[in-house]
Amino acid sequence: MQALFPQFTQFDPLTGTIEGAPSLERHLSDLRGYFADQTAYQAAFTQEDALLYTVTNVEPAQGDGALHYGISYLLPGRVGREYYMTKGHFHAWRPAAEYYIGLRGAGLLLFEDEQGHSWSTPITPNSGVYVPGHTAHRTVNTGPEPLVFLGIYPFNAGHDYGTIQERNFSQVVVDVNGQPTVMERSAFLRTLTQI
Ligand code: M6P
Ligand code: ZN
Repeated sequence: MQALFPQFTQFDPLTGTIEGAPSLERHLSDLRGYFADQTAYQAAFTQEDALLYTVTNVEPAQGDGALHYGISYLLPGRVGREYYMTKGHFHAWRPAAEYYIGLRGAGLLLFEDEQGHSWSTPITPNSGVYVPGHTAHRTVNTGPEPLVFLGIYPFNAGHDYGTIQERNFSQVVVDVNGQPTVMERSAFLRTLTQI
């Protein structure tokens, strides 16, 4: 049998890193057009191209039945009233499911299927969330500390970012009187234009 490398990995739930695996960084500039409040986005970006999250993926094997996995480290913060979040994606191979395990912090997973139905679940340490196939998923940090979680998926799941980049999620997670609140994007946009 072909040896798998790395078969054993040590990860750090505090920093969201995996020993020996490279991390990629996503900054505000990578999420241009994703946040609902464009004025707030521009104001934040003018100040600093802040780091929003890191992703550290491990790809131990390819081929039928193989699994890949990664840790994401999503910083706390907001653009306007909308909490820091990941880009979100469908899997390029639509039937691919994924399993998320919360390691640190508190947040929400936003889901949206291809028919546009949306829902959300919490993600917290020692909780797991099953992401079904054919469903776009985005993670949102609603707490005061980094949100760290592990995601495990079929090796050939792939990331389709284009669909979300075009149409975005129909729901947003925003601060309403200090409470993280899931709202329709259109309703949130109306609150921004009210004087
Ligand atoms: C999870 C997994 C990764 C994904 C990461 C960040 O760890 O789903 O595959 O890359 O979250 O999300 P995104 O790729 O949408 O920025
Ligand atoms: Zn995924």
